[in-house]
Amino acid sequence: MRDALTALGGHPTPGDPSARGKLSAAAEAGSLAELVEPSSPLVPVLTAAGRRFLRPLHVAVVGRPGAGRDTMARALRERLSLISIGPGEGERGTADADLWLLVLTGPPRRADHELLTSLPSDRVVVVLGKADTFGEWDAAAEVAATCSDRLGTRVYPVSQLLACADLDEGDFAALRALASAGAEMPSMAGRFLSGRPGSDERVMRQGLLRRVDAYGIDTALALIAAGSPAAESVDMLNRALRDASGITDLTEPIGARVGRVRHWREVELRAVLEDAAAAGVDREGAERLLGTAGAVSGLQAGAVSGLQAGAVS
Ligand SMILES: Nc1nc2c(ncn2[C@@H]2O[C@H](COP(=O)(O)OP(=O)(O)OP(=O)(O)O)[C@@H](O)[C@H]2O)c(=O)[nH]1
Ligand SMILES: [Mg+2]
Repeated sequence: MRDALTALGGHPTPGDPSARGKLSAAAEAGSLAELVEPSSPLVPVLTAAGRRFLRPLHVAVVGRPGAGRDTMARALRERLSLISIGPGEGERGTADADLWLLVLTGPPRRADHELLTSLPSDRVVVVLGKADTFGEWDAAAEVAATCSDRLGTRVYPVSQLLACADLDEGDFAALRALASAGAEMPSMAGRFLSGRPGSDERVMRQGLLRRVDAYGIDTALALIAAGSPAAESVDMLNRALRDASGITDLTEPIGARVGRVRHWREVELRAVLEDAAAAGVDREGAERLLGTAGAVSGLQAGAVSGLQAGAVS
């Protein structure tokens, strides 16, 4: 996914396409500064802009408090190798965001609608998080379909908790012991918490619930009881739980938006050149590059500042 930005085609922008291609090709090759004389004061400007153009894709995870945003940000980092920031994370917050991932927990409420309309509509992916809490996966898929109809955009069911499944040998031994004793996950998850408060038994059960919750425990017990190869070791079991999380279904919609991300990065790059020209930093060189690039319209330049404020729709 890190390479997605260079691997996928860009979105058409105004101006001479072959000339425009030169600027973005140089940006992609990391050789922007070579487009001007080595003595030009534009060299450091282009070097910095080039570095920024090539930064990894940044995903900002948003949603209502408690929606599982931090867990989702972690799942995107660990499973899809993306740079992702949850609420209040990262020095620059969402200033560097390229894509927004909106986490729902059920049919959209007013706050979700408001959040969605505040985000750049061409770079949002909507997810029904905590999909494991709907009992059966099909039930989560149905709720996600309802959300899709209401929002007019596809909504993907994901269990960010299972995507982060990281059971250890102790958890695995406990699950195997439970399975061999014929234990099953009760339909009321609270009933799973048997044992005296503070007892090892209860602490073990609390730990399992916190790590993979009822659906994860149920899945693990079923795999172990069936003697499935997917439950042969704790590593295999973690992999099976992560595979059941739906997180990899996000690769496609994120990949599909990379062209738009590239487009906005090109707009941002041209805005930097316009600023340099306006400030008289090798005006001739900057204008030549902008000429090559096809000048940025005022509308686009304005959209860049809006984008940085996270307010473009
Ligand atoms: N069952 C289940 N629980 C989850 C999932 N994701 C998160 N949780 C739980 O939901 C609670 C909140 O998760 P966070 O990731 O901290 O959510 P947040 O949106 O950052 O929450 P705040 O920062 O407290 O507003 C925690 O107890 C998580 O363990 C999930 O996919 N499934
Ligand atoms: Mg949080």
